[in-house]
Amino acid sequence: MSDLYDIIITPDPVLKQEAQPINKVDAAVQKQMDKMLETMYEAPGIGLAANQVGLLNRVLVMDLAHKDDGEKPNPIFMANPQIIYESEEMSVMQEGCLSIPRQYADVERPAIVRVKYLDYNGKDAELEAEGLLSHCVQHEIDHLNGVLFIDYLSSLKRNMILRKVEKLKKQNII
Ligand code: GNR
Ligand code: NI
Repeated sequence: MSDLYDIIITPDPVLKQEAQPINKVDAAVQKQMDKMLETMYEAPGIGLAANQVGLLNRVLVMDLAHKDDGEKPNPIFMANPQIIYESEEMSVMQEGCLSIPRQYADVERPAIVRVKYLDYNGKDAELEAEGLLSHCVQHEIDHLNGVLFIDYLSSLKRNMILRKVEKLKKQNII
């Protein structure tokens, strides 16, 4: 019934590549957005970028609502997102990534961002985000640029996390 993508785990070259802008949000892109959202809910996660499912177009989905807790879903679909404002004030939050399973670290980012994008219907839209949503949208746009949250850490911390993921893989835990 539910047709999901496989989520790609680090290390994989597709996670280091830059995704390309889409021309328009057509039926194929909408289908990709729907399937990415279902894959994200299933994982579960609060965001997912195209690179994480092996696609190199500039598409991401997010939903901070916890469907399973009975909250109403509130999906956000973005194509060609661009950050048009970022606050000088910074925010530190613990982040995780579905492509780096079970690893978490504090990441510092602009506290507030404004993002311009094409929505599910291909219309121009803007979102101002703070808090977790701000971290999430910046994290997803980073994915589209081939950047992972561990790239902000010291090489010592980054390598420690990468080794832990290797170990989980060898133990067939992921
Ligand atoms: O599920 C996710 N949680 C999360 C928490 C803090 C900051 C960013 C995120 S995104 C992550 C899902 C994911 O890997 N998206 O790319
Ligand atoms: Ni991620």
